[in-house]
Amino acid sequence: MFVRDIRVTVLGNTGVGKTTLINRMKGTDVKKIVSKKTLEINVEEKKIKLKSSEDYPWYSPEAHRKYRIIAIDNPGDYKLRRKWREAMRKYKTDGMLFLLDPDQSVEVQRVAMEDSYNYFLDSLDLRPEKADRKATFTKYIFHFVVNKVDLFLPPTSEKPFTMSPAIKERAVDFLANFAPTMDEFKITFPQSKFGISYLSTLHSPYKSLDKLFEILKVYLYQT
Ligand SMILES: Nc1nc2c(ncn2[C@@H]2O[C@H](COP(=O)(O)OP(=O)(O)O)[C@@H](O)[C@H]2O)c(=O)[nH]1
Ligand SMILES: [Mg+2]
Repeated sequence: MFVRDIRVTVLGNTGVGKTTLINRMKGTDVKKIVSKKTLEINVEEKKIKLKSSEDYPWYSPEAHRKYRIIAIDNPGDYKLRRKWREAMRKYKTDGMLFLLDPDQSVEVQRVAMEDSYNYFLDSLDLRPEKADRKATFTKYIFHFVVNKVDLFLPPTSEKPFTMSPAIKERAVDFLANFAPTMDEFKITFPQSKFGISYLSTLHSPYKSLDKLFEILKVYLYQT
């Protein structure tokens, strides 16, 4: 009772933090995890109560509601990206979280972002004209995440940390490299929702991650 689903596909180049984000979401202690490459599509599920539910009086269903997050973790390797289309065709998700890593090449990650665009279109229809037309009325959530913002801090900084205007500014600058590609998404998918988050899947407090799903929830259910 009262459970609502939030289904997301998590994409981005290898090493940007996709699996770490999902492990954090599941409540796993990421410091104890030996990180290994994701080679297959993994479906991860977790029922969570979002922080915002605390703002509702006890008699409101929202105060009791749980959200089931279904996250599709994908390999990020260049050669394995064809699996993205398979994943998007098979698991009809509500949106994608596209992760970026400020420590990795902009060029390489731009290609990964373009791949997510193309494979998403392919997942709508393999015939390009049909896919383009379907795109015009597709209601999907495209959420871009600048991850690892802790790298903008001196290594000795306290963790978990809170976002400061200085970190945010650097993250915004970094994201600007991808503006033309993101604009392409917006033009192709005029009915879809677009969002941006800046976070550290390793060192952001849990409520920042919670906020990510909170945004998706609002987009999906408009409570
Ligand atoms: N500094 C820092 N490292 C991170 C963060 N998130 C993930 N990492 C590290 O980046 C590496 C790759 O993470 P992983 O989740 O396997 O990336 P994936 O290939 O996208 O699934 C691991 O060594 C993580 O510990 C972050 O927010 N900050
Ligand atoms: Mg992975």
